[in-house]
Amino acid sequence: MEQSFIMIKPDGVQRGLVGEIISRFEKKGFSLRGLKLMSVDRAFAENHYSDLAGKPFFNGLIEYIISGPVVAMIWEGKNVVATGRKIIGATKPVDSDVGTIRGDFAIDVGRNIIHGSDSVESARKEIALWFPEGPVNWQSSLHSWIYE
Ligand code: FUP
Repeated sequence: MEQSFIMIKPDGVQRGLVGEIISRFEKKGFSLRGLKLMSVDRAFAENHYSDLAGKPFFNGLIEYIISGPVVAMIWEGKNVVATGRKIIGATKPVDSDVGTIRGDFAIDVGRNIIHGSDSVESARKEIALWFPEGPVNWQSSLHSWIYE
C-alpha cells in the first residue's frame, strides 16, 4: 500500500493545529504508520529540502523549519500521495482552496503549516530520511469498510 511523508511544520505545532491536521487524514480513512515530534538541525533540514537549494527562499525556509519542533508522520492508503496533496492544498495559500489545510489555516507561503511528499518516489526518500527505523507494522480493523 502507498505511503506518504507528511510533516507539520513549526508554525502548525505552535498554533495548536496538530490534532486538527491528524484528524483530517484519519477521517479520510488513511492509516497512521509513523508519528513523532522532533526538532531537526540545519544539516537535516537542508538534506530534506536539497531539491530547493539555490532558490532565493531556501535560507528562510531552512530557518523556519529549524525554528521549533515539527511532527513527522507516515500516512498509508490508496493514492495517499496525490490525495494527501489535495488535503494539504496548493503551496501558496492564496491559491489553496478553502477546505484544504493551507486554504483554511495559512496566509503566507513561507508559513504554510505542512509538508506532503509530491511523488511516490520522494515519499520513499523522505520516509527513509525521517524514519530510518521504518513504519510501525499494523493494519486498521476498519480496512474492509474503507476499501472495496
Ligand atoms: P510544496 O511541495 O507544496 O511544499 O512546495 P515546494 O516543494 O515547491 O516548496 C517547499 C516549501 O518552500 C514550501 F512549502 C514553502 C517554501 N516556499 C517559499 O517559501 N516560497 C516560495 O516561493 C515557494 C516555496
